[in-house]
Amino acid sequence: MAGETQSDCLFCKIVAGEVPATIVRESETTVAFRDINPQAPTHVLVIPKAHYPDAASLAEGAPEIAADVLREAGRVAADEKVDGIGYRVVFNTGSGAGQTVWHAHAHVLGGRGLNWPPG
Ligand code: IU
Repeated sequence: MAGETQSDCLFCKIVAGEVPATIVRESETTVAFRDINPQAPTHVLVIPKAHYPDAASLAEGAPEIAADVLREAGRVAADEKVDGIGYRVVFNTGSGAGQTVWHAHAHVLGGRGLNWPPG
């Protein structure tokens, strides 16, 4: 059921503390941790603790938690001091867009120039 922990989901395991991650922020509903394959000096993933497979299903099923993810993304950027120059929040959605983990996550990228359009 939507929102329930999935035993085969890596990010659910990070939430449960069963898989290690470098956690930089935590709220009642979210966890933020460093991406293991960083694409910028700041590359942090903000995830809902509840399992939703992507950002759209999170926003449909738990809009208040989707808002929490966005708020925490902004706080990560402030903590990392990349909010002044600018940073990017990305939700890859679908395999064609590069999504590889099917637990909603916001990439917070900053600390270098970010081109537009993205690749
Ligand atoms: P994507 O948008 O689904 O491709 O993002 C998944 C991200 O999760 C990707 O940037 C990975 O480097 C990252 N990641 C991680 O931080 N820790 C892990 O154990 C695994 C993937 I697997």
